[in-house]
Amino acid sequence: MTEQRTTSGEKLITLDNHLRHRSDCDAGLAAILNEIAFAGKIIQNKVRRARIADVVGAVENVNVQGEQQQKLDVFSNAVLIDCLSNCAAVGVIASEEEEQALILERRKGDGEYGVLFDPLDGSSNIDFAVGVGTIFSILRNVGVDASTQAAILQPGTQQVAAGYILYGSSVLLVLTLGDGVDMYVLDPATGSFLLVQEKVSIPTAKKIYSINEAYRNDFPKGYQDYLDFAHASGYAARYIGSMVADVHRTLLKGGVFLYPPTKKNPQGKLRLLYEANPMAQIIEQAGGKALVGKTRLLEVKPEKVHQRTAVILGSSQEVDAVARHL
Ligand code: P6P
Repeated sequence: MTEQRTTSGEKLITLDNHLRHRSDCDAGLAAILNEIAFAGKIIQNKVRRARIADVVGAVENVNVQGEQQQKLDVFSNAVLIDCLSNCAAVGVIASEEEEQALILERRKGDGEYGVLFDPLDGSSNIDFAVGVGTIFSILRNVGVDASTQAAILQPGTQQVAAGYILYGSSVLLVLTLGDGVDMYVLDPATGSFLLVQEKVSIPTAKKIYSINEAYRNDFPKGYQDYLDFAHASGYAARYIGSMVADVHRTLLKGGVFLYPPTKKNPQGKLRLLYEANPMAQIIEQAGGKALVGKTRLLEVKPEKVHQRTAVILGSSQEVDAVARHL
């Protein structure tokens, strides 16, 4: 983990500057990441002023997931689609809030990437001022044709970039391009995301587990056996109920985040393409592990855009401890 230092003591490397100096980030990808960061600045301004701007609470309609949409879900989704539609490198957009992938009209040679996102994960927590976030995954657009969904139904190993923006006590952008994890903080004074750490690494072990134990009786027996092990081994429990916040804590402090299969969600609750895969990529790039059952999560071949999955991710030794009980 490398802290950024300068002679002035100020953090002076912006996201845009940092991306321009990376050989693994072409102009199209850099433009997309800057658009996502820009959308994050617009969204955080609303999140910060939720009750003032009258954007707490739900709207009438229900989204494709069958969940009541929060006002900020609708706003965040629209902002991300507007920003990414301005980007010639984006050919396909998939969102938790859109039933089908959106295919953008692009000149030949443009539209080389697909961008998938959960615009505001954990949005129901907005009403209580709890950290929420935007989660994104970027794939190469394998070619738009009649089966346009195929352009994004790729395993997580194919992600060219992945990350999240956490709207917490500070606004953080955590990003991987497949060569380690970098963390940026939004500086309110300049409106820039400033690089604060390169090569973020997750501790290999930490006795913290993060799970909604209310569903314990619904979990498969192996997960119940793991919880008995954790209770007998002096583990602490931490669960915010907002994936971006729980995963960010796990990334920096260590531990394991789990969402097992339940009776209500036998495949697991979290979405594979735009929640589990980007988080799994971040955790693996930071030296951790991400499984579904005993299978590497990033190798799951998606069948549907809004496919759900169970998730076990975090410190390598802690993920192994869960897997030993399954
Ligand atoms: P539960 C938020 O609704 C979310 O999609 C994730 O952010 C979070 O990890 C999970 O659901 C919480 O689910 O069933 O524990 O409330």
